[in-house]
Amino acid sequence: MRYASVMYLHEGCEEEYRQRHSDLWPELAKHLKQHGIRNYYIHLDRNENRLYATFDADDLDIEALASHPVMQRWWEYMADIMETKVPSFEPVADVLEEVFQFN
Ligand code: RM4
Repeated sequence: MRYASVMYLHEGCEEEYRQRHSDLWPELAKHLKQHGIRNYYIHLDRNENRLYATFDADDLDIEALASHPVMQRWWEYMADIMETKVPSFEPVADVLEEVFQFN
């Protein structure tokens, strides 16, 4: 299954966001992998400061993915540059509906 969502970056934080993801914590990468997440892409719309994320996963346990301490720490670490929920630090992520597919 393909998951797609849009997140909201604070203005001027494009390079910081890119840098933090190129230095992705190995323990976070392991956590994502353990949950079967693959083909994870995040695309930046510089005009609107929006981040379009897509990834594939089967039978994803979103609750277990989100509640793990490493995910919680990452969200807190990212909270100064993204729109997040209060008080959880979870990024605001609006689901994107699939309207076309070509394989
Ligand atoms: C994003 C955001 C997402 C996370 C990725 C790796 O900035 O925190 O929730 O899945 O990083």
